[in-house]
Amino acid sequence: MLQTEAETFAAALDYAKRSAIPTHQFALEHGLTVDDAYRIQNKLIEKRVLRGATVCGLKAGFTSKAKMEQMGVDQIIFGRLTSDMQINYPDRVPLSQTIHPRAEPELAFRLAIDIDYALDFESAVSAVDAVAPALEIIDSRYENFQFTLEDVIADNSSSSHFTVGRWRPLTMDISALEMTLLVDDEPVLIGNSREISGHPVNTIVELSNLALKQGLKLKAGWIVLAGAATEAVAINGACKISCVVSGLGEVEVGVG
Ligand code: OOG
Ligand code: MG
Repeated sequence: MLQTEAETFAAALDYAKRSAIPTHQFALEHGLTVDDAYRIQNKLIEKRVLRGATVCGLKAGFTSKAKMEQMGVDQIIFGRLTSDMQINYPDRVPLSQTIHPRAEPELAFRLAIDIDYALDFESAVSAVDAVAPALEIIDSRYENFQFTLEDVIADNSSSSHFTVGRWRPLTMDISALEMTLLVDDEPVLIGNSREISGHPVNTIVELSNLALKQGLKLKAGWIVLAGAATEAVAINGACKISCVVSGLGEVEVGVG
């Protein structure tokens, strides 16, 4: 893929996001590889950084079977979290700036150290200084929320907004926590943290490998979203979305 092609695809995705008008998929037609897709993602993020946003973390995608089956893909991906994506209570997710948003119950980790090497499970545990319940609002910039693996990577892994609850030190066992997604206080999906990479900390291990491959250094203080434990739920209008994680707490965000 040529530099100019990467620039063109990044500009199209950037425009789709800013205008909330979906665009066409392009990866299959142009024979793009996963590496090409991350190059486009880099350019997309550069544009946001030029507009004043800062990179504050990473989100993992497709770490649970439910998510892979829902979207028809079979491997973990990542996207960048930028400061303009984080919603803090009582701010609301602006629905008018989204195309076809969906909500996901997530866990967030906060990194204690910079990481530019492959971690194993034990070193991943010590690389984390806190864990929190979280919500991700995803939104694909592609028509009908349909894409190939390469398309979704280029689109910063469908990220749109996220919100993080109260941080706690990673001293409790998080291997099998019930995670419930509620819309207007009604439970709509129940999952379990064991669905996330077999154990949510495994997501950090997998991300360390993936980031190393893409030449990306994870930074101390960054937030890492571990990926949804369940499939994502379509948001059909103004509402309140909550994620309750047993033993860890809850987080909510207004949408609309
Ligand atoms: C890609 C984003 C996946 C997750 O938690 O698995 C994701 C998508 O489904 O559009 O955020
Ligand atoms: Mg997610």
